[in-house]
Amino acid sequence: MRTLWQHCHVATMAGGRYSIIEDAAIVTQAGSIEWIGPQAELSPVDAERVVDLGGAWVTPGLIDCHTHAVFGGNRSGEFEQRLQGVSYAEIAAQGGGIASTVRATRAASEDDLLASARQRVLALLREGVTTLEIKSGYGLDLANERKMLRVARRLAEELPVTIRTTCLAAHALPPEYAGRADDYIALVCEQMLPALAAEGLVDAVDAFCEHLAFSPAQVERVFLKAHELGLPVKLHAEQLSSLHGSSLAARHHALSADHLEFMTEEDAIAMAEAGTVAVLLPGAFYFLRETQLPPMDALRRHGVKIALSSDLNPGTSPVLSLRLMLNMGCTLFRLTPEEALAGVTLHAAMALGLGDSHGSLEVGKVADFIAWQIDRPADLAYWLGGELPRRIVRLGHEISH
Ligand code: DI6
Ligand code: FE
Repeated sequence: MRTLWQHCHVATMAGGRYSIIEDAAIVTQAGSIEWIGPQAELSPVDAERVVDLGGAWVTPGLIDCHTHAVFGGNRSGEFEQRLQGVSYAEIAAQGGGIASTVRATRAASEDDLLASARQRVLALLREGVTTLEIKSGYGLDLANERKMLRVARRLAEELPVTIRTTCLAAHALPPEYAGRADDYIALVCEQMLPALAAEGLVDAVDAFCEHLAFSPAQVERVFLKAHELGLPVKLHAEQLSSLHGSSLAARHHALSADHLEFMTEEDAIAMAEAGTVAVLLPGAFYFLRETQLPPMDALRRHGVKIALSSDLNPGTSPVLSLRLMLNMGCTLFRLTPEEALAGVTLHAAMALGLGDSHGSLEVGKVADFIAWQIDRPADLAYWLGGELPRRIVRLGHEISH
């Protein structure tokens, strides 16, 4: 069905940068954008439906490019412990932290995981998220990583959202492999990744490169296997210390390196040359009360593309609002509202390998967009979360949550 959406202004993000069209119109057909431009330049169109957007500001549908939305249990008890002064590392040493979510996730059925993740994902969708990445990484064995990835696929079948799955089997060392990290990496490479990829459950491969997780050499083994399987890679890097995981990711042409508080200028240069997107996660920075800021000047100076995401997870970022991340990206990391918007649209699409089809409003791209009743695009970063009046269009059809 051809639809004409008119009486709006659009932040198109076309041409790879923040760009706007005032007094615009959009024509959608078969789920894609057929025409977009100033209303005055629109020639008569044979539309079956005409929608008046009432002067709204239209942006691309929001893209949350880094989430761990599927998990069992929650860790609000650990939150209380940390408020009493116990550190994240101490909690992990007592068997809490990621290990406690692994226990809860292994104990949960696929349907239980689906039910709890659905609520979290719906919270994101209500705010205008139309594309989302979901990682595994709390199963840490073949059956449980498969269970998590299947839940992510099922969410995509039942909800109006595009979901990219990422296998993060190299997230933490499972208890049964204590002291045998290299053996676990061998299991990931020789059994888990090939099996999960063959089942069509994996769109990308990620790992956690950190002293309390895996070394650059171990991550590289995972990346080499991913290449062999034809899968793109991403990396959690430089969150708590500098191991130059982001340079390693760049050498392997990763789609993104994520967190990055402790990255160096050399890492930024390597990422810029490789086109690896920097995914910043202000929710985790805030929730862990970190003080080391990502090197924003170096990222900008070398032209690294910056994305912003929720990192929705039970331990370090129980964030249910991507729009709140726009505000935190500006307030905590000093992004401009324009950079923040690019971070949850254009650059987030690139971080998922979807830059050709998603993330900006241009002819031929998918017709995923949000019509916000706001005065200026900066209002999206100004309000700290909360429900803004909006209409959500996915694949050319208005949806309600
Ligand atoms: N970095 C994080 O912030 C999360 N995972 C990761 O690699 C933490 C996940 C958790 O604590 O459950
Ligand atoms: Fe993460």
